[in-house]
Amino acid sequence: MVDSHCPYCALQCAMTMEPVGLGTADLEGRPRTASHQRIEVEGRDFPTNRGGMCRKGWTSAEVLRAPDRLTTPLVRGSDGELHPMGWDEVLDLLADRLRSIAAEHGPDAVAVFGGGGLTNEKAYQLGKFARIALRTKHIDYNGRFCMASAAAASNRSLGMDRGMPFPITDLDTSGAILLLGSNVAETMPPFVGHLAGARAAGGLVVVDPRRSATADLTDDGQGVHLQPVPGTDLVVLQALLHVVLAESLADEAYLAERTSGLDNVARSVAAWWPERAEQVCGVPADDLRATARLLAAASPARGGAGVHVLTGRGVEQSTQGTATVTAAINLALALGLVGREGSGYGALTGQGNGQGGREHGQKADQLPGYRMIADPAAREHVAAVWGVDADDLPGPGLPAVELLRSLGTPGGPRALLVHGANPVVSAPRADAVADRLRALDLLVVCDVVPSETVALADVVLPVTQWAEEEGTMTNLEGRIIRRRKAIDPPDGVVSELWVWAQLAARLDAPGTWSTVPSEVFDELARASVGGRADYSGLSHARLDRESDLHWPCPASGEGEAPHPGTPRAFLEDFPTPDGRARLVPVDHVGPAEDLRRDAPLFLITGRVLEHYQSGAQTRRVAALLAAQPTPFVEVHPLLAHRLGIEEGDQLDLRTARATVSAPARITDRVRPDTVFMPFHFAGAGSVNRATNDAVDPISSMPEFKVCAVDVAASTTDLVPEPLEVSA
Ligand SMILES: Nc1nc2c(c(=O)[nH]1)N[C@H]1C(S)=C(S)[C@@H](COP(=O)(O)OP(=O)(O)OC[C@H]3O[C@@H](n4cnc5c(=O)[nH]c(N)nc54)[C@H](O)[C@@H]3O)O[C@H]1N2
Ligand SMILES: Nc1nc2c(c(=O)[nH]1)N[C@H]1C(S)=C(S)[C@@H](COP(=O)(O)OP(=O)(O)OC[C@H]3O[C@@H](n4cnc5c(=O)[nH]c(N)nc54)[C@H](O)[C@@H]3O)O[C@H]1N2
Ligand code: SF4
Ligand SMILES: [Mo]
Repeated sequence: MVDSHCPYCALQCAMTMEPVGLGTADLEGRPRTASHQRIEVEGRDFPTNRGGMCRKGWTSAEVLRAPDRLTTPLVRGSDGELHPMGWDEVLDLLADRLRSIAAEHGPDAVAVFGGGGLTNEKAYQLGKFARIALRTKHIDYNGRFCMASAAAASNRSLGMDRGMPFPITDLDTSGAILLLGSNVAETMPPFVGHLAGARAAGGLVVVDPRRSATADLTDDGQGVHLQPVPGTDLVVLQALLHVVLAESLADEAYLAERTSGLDNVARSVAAWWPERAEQVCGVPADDLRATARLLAAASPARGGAGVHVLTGRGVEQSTQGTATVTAAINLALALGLVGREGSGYGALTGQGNGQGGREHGQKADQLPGYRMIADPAAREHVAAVWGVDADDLPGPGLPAVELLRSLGTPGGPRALLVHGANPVVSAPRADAVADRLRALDLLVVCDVVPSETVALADVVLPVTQWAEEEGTMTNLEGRIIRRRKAIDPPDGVVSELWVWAQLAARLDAPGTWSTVPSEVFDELARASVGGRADYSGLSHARLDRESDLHWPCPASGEGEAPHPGTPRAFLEDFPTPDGRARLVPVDHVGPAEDLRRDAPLFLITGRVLEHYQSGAQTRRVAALLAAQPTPFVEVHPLLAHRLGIEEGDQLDLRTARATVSAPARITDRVRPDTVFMPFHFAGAGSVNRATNDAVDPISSMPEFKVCAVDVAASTTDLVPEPLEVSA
C-alpha cells in the first residue's frame, strides 16, 4: 500500500494505491509483465479531502493501462504515418534535428511548451533544459491559460503569488465566502466540505452568470447567487467596494497600518454606485448592497467569524482578468482580510501542480524559486547552481498565446517540444494553433496517450505518469506533498528526467542532469534559496515525514530547528518594498469582443465534473465517457423557443474564429443571453476552435470565458467526431 495523491486537480486529494495483478504468470500460465499490473485507489484522510475523492479520482487508475497507452517512441515517416523507433535511435535523430535547426536559425528557433501537471522536479528540469541545453528563451506552458492573471495581480498587490496563502481548513470556520467565477462543486467536489461553515451562517456568495452546481449550494438561506452579465465581474467588485467605503464598513485601522494606495482606489470606485453598476452588470443594486453588508458583518473588524474572497477561472480568463483579481484583492484589503488568521484572499489553483509549475522556471519570464529572469541577481544565483555563466542564460521569451501564434512564422520558432499539454484542444482559437503546429519543421510531443496534439507530432515520446514515478507537487494551498511510485511503467516507457538527461548529453549541454527525482529536488531547493518561493528547507526525506509544509520554507542554520514552513503568509508584513499591501486602482473596459447583430449572444466556457481539461485522460475512462459522452451547449428555454429548437437538436455556434457544432441541452441554468459549452472535447464540438485568443495586457492570459457568438439550428449533419484519435 502506497500513500500518494490524485493525478488531476490542484486539490490533490490524498489516496492510497494498492498494486494488484502481480505474480509471475496469469491464469493461463502466460508470463506477467509490468503491463499486467494495475493499482486500486482509495481515498485517504488528509486536510484537503478528508478521505473523499470525486469520480475522476476514483477512476484515475484506468488511464495507467489505457488500451492505447503510448509505449514506444514514434517517428513520422515519409509516408506521413507514425512508425515505432527504438529509444537510442530516436534520441540520436532528435538531437541531430534540434542541433541543425538551432545551427541554421539560432537557438530561439527551438521552443518548449510545458504543463502545470508536471511534478516540481520535472517543471524545474524542463526550465533548465530549455535555458542551458537548448539555450532558447522560448519556454512557456499551459498554466498561462490558467493562473497567470491571479498570479500577476497577487504579485503586484501582495508581493507574492501563492494561490491560497492560508491552509484550506481556515475556510471551515469562515463566516462568509465570496466565490467569484468558480464552480468547485464540479471542479473540486471535496472542496465543498470546507464551505459548510459559511453556508450554515448564510454567508456563501457565488458570482457566476450560470446557475452552476456551486450556485445551488446557496439555496435555502445558505447564501446568495449573483448572476452578472458575463465579463462584468469587475463592475460587481467595484460596486461592492463602493458600498463598503460609502457605508464606512472598511477596516480603517488595518488600511492605515498595512496598506497603501487607498485614496486612488476610493476615487476609482466612487462612480460605481450600485444603481449604476446594475446598468452594466445586471445584478440588482439591492443585492449588491446586501452582499457588501453581509461580507462586512462577518469581517474581523466587526467581530465577525472571518471572510474569505476566492477567485476562479470564471473571472480570471478574461482580457481584464488581472484587473478583476486586483479589484477582488482591493475589496479584501478594505475589509482587512489579508494576512489575518481566519480571513483572506485566495485564487483557486487548477492543475495538479499549477502552483509548483509556476514557481520553478517553465514560465517565459521566470527562473526557479519564483525569480524573474530579467533580474541580474536572480540570473547570477541560478547560473551558479547550474554551473554556467549568467551571461549565457537567455532572457524572457514569449508567453503561451503569442508563442503558439509565432510558430513556423518568419523569424519564429521552427521546432516545438511539448511536455504535459494538449493545446490542439485547450488553446484558444485552436484551428489556428493546429495550423501553426503543422507549419513547424519539427513537433515533438511527450505524452502518455495519443492526444490530439500527439496526432500532429513528428516525434512522439512515451513517458511515465503519476503512479509510475516519484516526485513532489505543490497543491492549491502552497503545501508541498509527495507523489509516490506504486507501479512500474509499461515496457518502453521512460521518465522525462531521463529523456532530458539523454538529450542534454547528446547536445553537449553544461551542468549535471540527474534522473533521480530526490536529487533533482535537492538542486531545485538550492536554486530556490532566497527566492520568493524558497524550498531550501525541504527534501524528499523531510516531506516523507511531514505533510503539512507550505512554502516559503528556507533552510535553517547549523544547529537550528528546521523551518516549520509558512501555512499562513503575510501575518507580519507583505513581501513588498515597504512591507505594505498595495491597493491598485482598476476600471472596467469589458470583454475584447462586443455583442454584434451577427453575433448577438455570449458564449461562456468551462468544465463538467467527469472530464479533465482537454479530456485526453478522462475520455479514456469508460465510466466517465459514458456519463458525458459528447460535447453539448446549454441553452435557456427562452432562447431555445426563439431559435425553434428542442432538447438534443444539433446547434451551430459561429464566432469570428470558427463554427462549432454540438447538441442543445435546454436548461434555465444559463441566462437567456448566454450559452455555455465545456471545452473537454475534440473535433466538431471542440469549443476552443471558436474562443477568442485576445489576451490580458498584463498577464497574457487568454479570454476563454467570454466571446460573441451566433447560435442557430445546425444546417449540416455534422455529428461530433469519434472520441478517440489514434496515432
Ligand atoms: N471536473 C474538472 N475539474 C477540474 C478541471 C477539469 O478540467 N475538470 N480542471 C482543473 C483546473 S486546471 C482548473 S483551472 C480548475 C477550474 O475550476 P473553475 O474555475 O471552477 O472552472 P470553470 O468551469 O472553468 O469556471 C468556473 C465557472 O466560471 C463561470 N463563468 C464563465 N464566465 C464567467 C464570467 O464572466 N464571470 C463569472 N463570475 N463566472 C463565469 C462558468 O459558468 C463556471 O461555472 O478546475 C480544476 N478541476
Ligand atoms: N475554452 C476553455 N479552454 C480552456 C479552459 C477553459 O476554461 N475554457 N481552461 C484552460 C485551463 S485553466 C487549463 S489548465 C488548460 C489545460 O489544458 P491542457 O494543457 O490541454 O491540459 P490537459 O488535458 O491536462 O493536458 C495534459 C496532457 O499531458 C498528458 N500528461 C499527463 N501527465 C503527463 C506527464 O507527466 N508528462 C507528460 N509529458 N504528459 C503528461 C496528458 O495525457 C494530456 O495529454 O486548458 C485551458 N483551456
Ligand atoms: S477533486 Fe481533484 S484531486 Fe480530488 S479526486 Fe477529484 S480530480 Fe482528484
Ligand atoms: Mo487550469
